[in-house]
Amino acid sequence: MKIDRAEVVVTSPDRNFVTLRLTTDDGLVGLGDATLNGRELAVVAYLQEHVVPLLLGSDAHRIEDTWQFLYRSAYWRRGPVTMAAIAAVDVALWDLKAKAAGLPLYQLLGGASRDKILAYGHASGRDLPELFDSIRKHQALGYQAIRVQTAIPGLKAIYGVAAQTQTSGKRYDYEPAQRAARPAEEDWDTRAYLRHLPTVFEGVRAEFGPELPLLHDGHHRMTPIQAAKLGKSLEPFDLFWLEDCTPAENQDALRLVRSHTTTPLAIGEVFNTVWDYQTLIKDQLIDYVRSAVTHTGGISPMKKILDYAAQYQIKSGIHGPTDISPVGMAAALHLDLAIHNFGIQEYMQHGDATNSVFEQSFSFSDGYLHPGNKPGLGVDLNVDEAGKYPYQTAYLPFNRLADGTVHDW
Ligand code: GCO
Ligand code: MG
Repeated sequence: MKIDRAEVVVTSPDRNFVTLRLTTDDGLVGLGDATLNGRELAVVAYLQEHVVPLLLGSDAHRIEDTWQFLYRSAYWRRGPVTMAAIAAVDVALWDLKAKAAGLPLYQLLGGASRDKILAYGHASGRDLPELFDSIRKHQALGYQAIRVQTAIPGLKAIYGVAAQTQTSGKRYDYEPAQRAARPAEEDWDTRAYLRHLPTVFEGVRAEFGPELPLLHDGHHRMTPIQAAKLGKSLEPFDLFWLEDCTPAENQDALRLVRSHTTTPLAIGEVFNTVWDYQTLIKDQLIDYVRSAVTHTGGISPMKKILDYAAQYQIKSGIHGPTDISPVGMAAALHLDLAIHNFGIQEYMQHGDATNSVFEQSFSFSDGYLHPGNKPGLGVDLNVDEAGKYPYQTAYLPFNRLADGTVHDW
C-alpha cells in the first residue's frame, strides 16, 4: 500500500477547513484534518512544501514510523502548525489502514469500550432568559450535558456568546472566527466576570435542577488566583468542569488553582504535545485532557497522552468545536469509543454546507455520538462540493481591557 497522491484541499463552506487527502496505489483514499483556525494557510504551505514531497511513494501502513520521521526529521519541535500538519498525515494513514482492513477505525484501536459517546453542546445567552432558551434548545436537540457561556454586564462582546456579532449567521452555535481582513476587537474585565458568573450558574441551577451536567470555559483569561476564586465560587453549582481557567503555558498555575478548589479542571485545547501535560498529569493537577486530535499530532500521540492520563484517573474531553472538521471529529469519536478513560466529547454541529462537503457516517442521538461502522473514519470528502467554496480570510478575535491593554482572549 504505497502513497501515490497527496492533495491538500482548502474549502470554506461555513468556515475554512484544510484537509489532507492521500490516495494509495491500489486506489484507497485516506483523509486527515489540518485545520488551524485563523492560521489555515500556514499549515497548507507546511504540508504542500515540506510534507507532501516526502510522502509520495512511501508505505502507507507504517503509521508510527511516518509520524516519528516527520516529527524528528523536522528537527524543530512542536508548535501548532507542525503538529496540525503531522496530525493530518497520521489520521489519513489510520483511515487508510482501517479501510484496507475493512474495519471501522475504532476496531484497530482496541475495539469499543462503550456503546455510545456522551457529548456536550454550547448554550449561551446575553441574559438569563436568552440563556435558558438556548439550554432548552440544546435539550430539544438531545444534548444531556451543556456548556454555559454568558455576556457580562458592561462588556460589549466576549468569547462564547452566540447572540453577539456573528458573520456566518447560519448556525445557532457560537463561531469565533469572523470572516474579515482583520481580527475583531472584544472587551474584557475579569472582576466583572468573577462577580457575574456565579449568579448565572445560580440561576441555571434554580431553573434546570441539580442533575444536568454543566460546563464552563474560562478561555485562558484569568490569573491563577482569580481562577482559584472562580473555581471556589462555582463549587455550590457542581460543575462537570471549568475549562482553560488560566493561560496554558505555565503548568504550575494549575497547582495554585487546584489547591483552592474541588471544581474539576479541564485544559489543553491549545496544547500540541504530551510535554504540555507532563506536570499536569503526573501531579494530578487536572481532571480532563482537552486536546484536539487535529492539533496534537493525530490519533497516535493523542492515544499515548490519554493512556498516560489514565494512570492518574484523568479522563478525556476531546476538543470538538466547529473549527475541527468532520474528519477531525470522526478521528476523535473513534478514539472516544476505544479508550477506557473516556470522559465527554465536545460537539458543536456543523452547518449544511459543511455537511455537503464532508459526507459523514457518524451519528448523534439522545445526546450521544457514535462514529458508525463504515471501514476507516467513515467520512468522505466531496471534492466537487469543496471546490464551490474557496478560502476566505478569517481571524479569531482578540481582547482589550478598558485602558487599551491587549488581554488573553
Ligand atoms: C472550545 C474552544 C473553542 C475555541 C476555538 C478557537 O472550548 O470549544 O474554546 O471555542 O475558541 O476552537 O479556534
Ligand atoms: Mg475552550
